[in-house]
Amino acid sequence: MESSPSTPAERRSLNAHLYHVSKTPDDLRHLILDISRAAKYISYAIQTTEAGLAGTTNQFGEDQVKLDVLSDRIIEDHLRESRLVASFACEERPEVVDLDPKAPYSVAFDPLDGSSLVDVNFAIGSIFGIYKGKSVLGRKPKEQVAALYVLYGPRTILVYSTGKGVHEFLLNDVGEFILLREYLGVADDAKNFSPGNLRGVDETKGYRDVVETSLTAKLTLRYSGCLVADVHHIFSKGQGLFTFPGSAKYPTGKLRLAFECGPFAYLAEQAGAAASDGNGHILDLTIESVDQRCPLIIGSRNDVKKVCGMLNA
Ligand code: AFP
Repeated sequence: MESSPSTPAERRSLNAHLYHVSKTPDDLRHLILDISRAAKYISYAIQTTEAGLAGTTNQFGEDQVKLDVLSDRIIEDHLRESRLVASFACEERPEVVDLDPKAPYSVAFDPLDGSSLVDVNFAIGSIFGIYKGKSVLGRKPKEQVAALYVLYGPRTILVYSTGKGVHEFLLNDVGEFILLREYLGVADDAKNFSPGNLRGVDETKGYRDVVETSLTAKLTLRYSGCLVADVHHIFSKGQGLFTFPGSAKYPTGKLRLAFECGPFAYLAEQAGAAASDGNGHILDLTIESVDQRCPLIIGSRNDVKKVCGMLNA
């Protein structure tokens, strides 16, 4: 009997993919699976928590938990229980948090990227960068042994790389991540453009030129305000450009190196795309502090190069 695409014979789980295709070391595979489990709880919390309205009270007069704080706790619990994480750095804490000094990995994560979009019901995400060793501080994103993100949109999608291509999974109705597409790739030329921090257009001639050139080239505008959604758009469509340069308000941009730019730079390289801070590869920057920010120009290689040239002209 022929099997339909949804029958077990044709499904490949995240676990099976990590094991058979990426040939991921067992401890790293377990860590990624623990993170994916946390993402399932976050996905459920997004569906069921009352829009995460901070400063409001529930029917019993208790403070309602913001979704980003809740997501942070869910991830911390899963990392702690894994016994595989020596320390982590995340958006919700100013310092690195130590867990198990004998554990092999350290993790940088943004628990809920785009949390300001929760009330408008736009897509939001979680981002993770995984390093071998005690801490992510003093490390360069090129040292990551894995990076992944989860996009909570109409459907929940997980995309990971352990240095052997970029692979995409869909959370199915019984709570398992099942392979959607393998080896996502990004073409050298962009047709779509996500221009972040347009405040900078007034202040920087180079950025004004970038935006004006995109109008002349008739690029299609795609900007949601959630980095995960906007960069996933590039990976999913196989081309595109996202820019978030500095401006007077955010001199080095707004995006964090450890858990926003770093993991996406790793995934971009694996997909054949590029990621720069305007001067050099994001992968070569050193993470000096949890809160360190950097400009981000990411996507189709030719366009990243062109934009960096214009910003520096
Ligand atoms: P929030 O998590 O505070 O919503 O910020 C999201 C974000 O860090 C990133 O996901 C977006 O690309 C960027 O900020 C959007 O910034 P603008 O709101 O300035 O466009």
